[in-house]
Amino acid sequence: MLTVHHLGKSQSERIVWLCEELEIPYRLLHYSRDPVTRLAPADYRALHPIGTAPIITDGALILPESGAIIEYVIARYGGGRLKVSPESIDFPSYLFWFHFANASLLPNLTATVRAAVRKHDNAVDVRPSRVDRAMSLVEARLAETRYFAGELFSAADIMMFFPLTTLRHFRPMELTGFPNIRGYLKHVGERPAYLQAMRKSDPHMPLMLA
Ligand SMILES: N[C@@H](CCC(=O)N[C@@H](CS)C(=O)NCC(=O)O)C(=O)O
Repeated sequence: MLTVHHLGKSQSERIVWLCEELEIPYRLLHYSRDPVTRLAPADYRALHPIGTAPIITDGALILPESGAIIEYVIARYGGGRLKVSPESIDFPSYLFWFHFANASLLPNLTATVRAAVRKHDNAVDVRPSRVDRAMSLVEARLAETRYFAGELFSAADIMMFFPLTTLRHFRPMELTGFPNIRGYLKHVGERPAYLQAMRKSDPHMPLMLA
């Protein structure tokens, strides 16, 4: 059976949510972050050399990386549901937002927390403007469509939700200037599968839906 190894308050909430949306059987194992470093504990890191959440196991398979896991679960157990087909006009948007979540949005948001700013006479720190541009893009997209890929909920929403919600426990971000994002978080956050996933994965964590 598919096992989701969930690290508390982490991107592995996506995989629990995906399983709930697809209504597929899965086993959920919980791991707590190290209270001092906030990193994954030793037994989580022992699962795979990369040691970051999410990780799933499925028989002999041990698979990390949110996007890879989502693709795998949808293909193997979801009958292709929650993807957008290549024939659809929404296919490029689906691909863009699915990948934008972890390739651009999340790294830009966390870079402002992690990295020391390197000061050179001829170098400017582009990170704040990158965050602004990324957030403006997200806000503009949600003025056009109900979901990231288009009018239908898809795995692109599951990818995009974490940087806009749970990540804000680590990287506070004010959303008052983003009415479309706030509206989106409110209506997607009411999905029964999301609420069920969050109850199962992080029952004591306040949901960052506003
Ligand atoms: N691109 C990776 C990022 C994984 C990642 O950085 N996960 C964080 C949790 S949100 C983590 O494992 N942090 C604990 C650690 O690095 O020990 C993915 O999407 O799976």
